[in-house]
Amino acid sequence: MKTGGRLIVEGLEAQGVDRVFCVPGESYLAVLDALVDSGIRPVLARQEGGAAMMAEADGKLTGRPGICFVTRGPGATNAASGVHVAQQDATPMILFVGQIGRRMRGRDAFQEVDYRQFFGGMAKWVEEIDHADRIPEVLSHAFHVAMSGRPGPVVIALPEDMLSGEAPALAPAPRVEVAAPAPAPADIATLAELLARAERPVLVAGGSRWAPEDAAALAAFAEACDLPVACSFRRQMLLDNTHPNYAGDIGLGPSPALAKRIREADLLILLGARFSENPSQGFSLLGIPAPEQALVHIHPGPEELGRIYAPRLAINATPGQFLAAAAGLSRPASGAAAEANAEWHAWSDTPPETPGAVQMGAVIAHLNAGMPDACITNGAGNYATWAHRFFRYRGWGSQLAPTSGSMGYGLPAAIAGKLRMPGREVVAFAGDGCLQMTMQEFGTACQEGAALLLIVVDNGIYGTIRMHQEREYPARVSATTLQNPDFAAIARAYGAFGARVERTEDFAPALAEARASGGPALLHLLTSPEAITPARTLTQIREKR
Ligand SMILES: Cc1ncc(C[n+]2csc(CCOP(=O)(O)OP(=O)(O)O)c2C)c(N)n1
Ligand SMILES: [Mg+2]
Repeated sequence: MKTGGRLIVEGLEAQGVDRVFCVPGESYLAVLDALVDSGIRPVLARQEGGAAMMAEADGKLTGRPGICFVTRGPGATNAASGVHVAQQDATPMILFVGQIGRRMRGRDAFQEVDYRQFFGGMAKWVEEIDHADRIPEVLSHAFHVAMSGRPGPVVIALPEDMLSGEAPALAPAPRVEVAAPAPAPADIATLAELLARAERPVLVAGGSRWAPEDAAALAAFAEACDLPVACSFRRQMLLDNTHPNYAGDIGLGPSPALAKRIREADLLILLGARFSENPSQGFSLLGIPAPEQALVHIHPGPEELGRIYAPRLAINATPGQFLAAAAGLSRPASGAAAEANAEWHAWSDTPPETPGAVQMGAVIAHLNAGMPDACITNGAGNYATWAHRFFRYRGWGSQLAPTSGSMGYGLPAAIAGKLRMPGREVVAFAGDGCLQMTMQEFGTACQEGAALLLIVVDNGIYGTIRMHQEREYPARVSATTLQNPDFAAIARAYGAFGARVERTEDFAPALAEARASGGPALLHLLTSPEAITPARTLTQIREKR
């Protein structure tokens, strides 16, 4: 006989789980106890939102579910912010929630929540395990659901008495490998015809279920077919940005030339992407439901094909399977890729000067030169524009960013990223507002020895919202000004490196010191609120200039 908690932990070990992100609770003590004798390391987060975002980021990198454990009620509701990221970003993740005892259900017991209702519209599947002898079956199902088709979050509630009670010592489920749908030969033949006819093709890469080696296959396909390759919103890591076919990213505030190229394309290949609100520029680049462009939509989730856009050719496949099947295709060079690449360079090579003593363009240029292999993470805020537009993402693992626009994501994602890629430099970008959503996770980084670099871009405002506010309701500032602490001093209070950067020329020496510190480090950049976008100042937006 074994406790339910032990069966859960042994089941996770059998799936190859080496790390879980958690905040403890009395509701799942039996799991915490079983972890003691396991090969699984619990990473102790400070708040469940941070824990869930760490698990999500880990899932993004590994392609297997990131695992998060939280307690019932307040723990589970806090974790919802990370579950939502996993849903929108199509990331495999499993959230385990310690639940009230089975006999108490329905009494509005202490911290009771109906998880099927609470997570119902957000998670791919919500289950509660009442009988410990079904743990192997439910874990197997959960891994399959989280990873297959369009991946996403699964929530499993674990009643306290089920976890602490004894059950037969069942063998764990075998390691889950999910089906990887592949194109039919007829699909590739149709694609070949469309490619042969196309004069202005574009490929947009996005979504999840990419394997590290798929980037090379994408590059080869793009070269053979002279395809300009754009990456969808916050998916710039899918093609090395220095590749000659790279056409930039299509997201918030894209290059006008790229948006025009997609609008005027005669063939649009959407590879893994959904082309939702942000990449489609408010659902305006493609006709709905019938795009002007001949649309070839390739997605691992069949339910995503035809959901918004009726494709000319729908292919249910993972990016890897598609690229393997399309490997023999070619198309005479028309110069389209080189032209798109030149347009992107014109958009992205030279950051403009902005008001203020710290120039973000210079900061990013410095990172490009000195840390080309870095993984850049961010949450939401206008500060992210600088990284997205001017940093050269260099392929798989170089980016962790939420298409869901979740503030607070950058720091927890960087912690997960650094733990998964210890040999790589990981740089978290956060706005002053963004950071304060999950700032307490700096303690997690310190405790885990996750030597990430946190760059806080402090303009004293919730800049994105101030920008919209000044545009829609000029000079009527409401609830968008922040009174901020000395962020570098906070880092030092944790025993980490922290420095304040007030002028551009102070950035390079501060960065060198931060990197030399060997541990988590924070650089507090004081930027001007006027420098709200690379192109326009806050005053220009207010005055509609
Ligand atoms: C969790 C969450 N809450 C609120 C928002 C709305 N929101 C988007 S950006 C933003 C302001 C970000 O401010 P900051 O991090 O300081 O970046 P800045 O725009 O000033 O560069 C807000 C409030 C959001 N995206 N996510
Ligand atoms: Mg700000």
